[in-house]
Amino acid sequence: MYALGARVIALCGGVGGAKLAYGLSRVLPPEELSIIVNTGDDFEHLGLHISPDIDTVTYTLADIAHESQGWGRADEQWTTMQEIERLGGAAWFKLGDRDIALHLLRTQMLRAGVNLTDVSAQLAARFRIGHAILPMSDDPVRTIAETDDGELTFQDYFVRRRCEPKVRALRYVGADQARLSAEVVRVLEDTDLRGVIICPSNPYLSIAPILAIADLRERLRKLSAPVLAISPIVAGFALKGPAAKMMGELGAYGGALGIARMYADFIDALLVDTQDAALDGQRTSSDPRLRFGNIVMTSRDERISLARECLSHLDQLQH
Ligand code: FO1
Repeated sequence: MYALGARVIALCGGVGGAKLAYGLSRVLPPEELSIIVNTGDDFEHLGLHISPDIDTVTYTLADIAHESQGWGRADEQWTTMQEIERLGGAAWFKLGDRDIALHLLRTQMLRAGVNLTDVSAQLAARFRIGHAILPMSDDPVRTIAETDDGELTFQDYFVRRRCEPKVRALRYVGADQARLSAEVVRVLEDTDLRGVIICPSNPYLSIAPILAIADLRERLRKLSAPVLAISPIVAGFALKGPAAKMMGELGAYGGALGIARMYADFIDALLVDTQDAALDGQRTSSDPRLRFGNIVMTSRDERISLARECLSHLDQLQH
């Protein structure tokens, strides 16, 4: 299906991660980049199988993502959603007409027995994306947020409740039975792996579900190739979404150093923004090394320059 790019692996989910994946895809050819994507946000909605992070990465790499939202498509109409609302259907999760076409085809293929990895590959090919967009698993995993208002599914928490409830714990239902896909194992076991990049995604909602699958975290720990994470937190704030708020609610050490500590057992370094230069003084000997750069991506050029910077740090971290 894919020329499985194995030399660099990027783990990502959500909008921030997709932006760096975009940058990496413009710097590395398909045979040198594979993107492992979170599927803990997936859910059945209006009878359709929705895979938000797969779709966000797909639309972003195809350069047709909605600019300000980050999710969904830029060139959308909402005729179907409006009629669903008029007919009394669920209208809280906004699906554009073109987006619905993709969900219909994915649902049809899944029902025909095609696994999520092959469905994602076929859809990416139709958007002329050469890079491997690999679901973390073909088995179902669902992120559940245990909050002050009880248990919420991911989309209930994230979209319907706009991340307002206080999160007390997160569960990734199905992760203990889920297997890494054959393609993910293949790229992880590639002998000439240049390194692994943990994209600036929410550590709890996008990265942790991936790390929870089978022995993935252990595999990253044992890699001889370097692992570089990019902080999703700059100057104490998340660039997008609830990461900083959740870190406070879950009692994690705050800021980018808190991210470094979450990933300490498997990363070689965390790339933080130059605004956080003072963090180097707060590091203890057990903390991962910090690298400094401009990690805020507000343009396509900045996504590409951050990708180049990540590859340069990765190569400097070679053991
Ligand atoms: N996020 C929202 O905040 N509101 C929405 O109505 C919404 C719809 C939606 C439709 C398709 C899709 O792929 C993503 C969508 N998202 C929406 C984002 C979604 O909640 C993702 O899970 C986030 O991007 C976090 O990863």
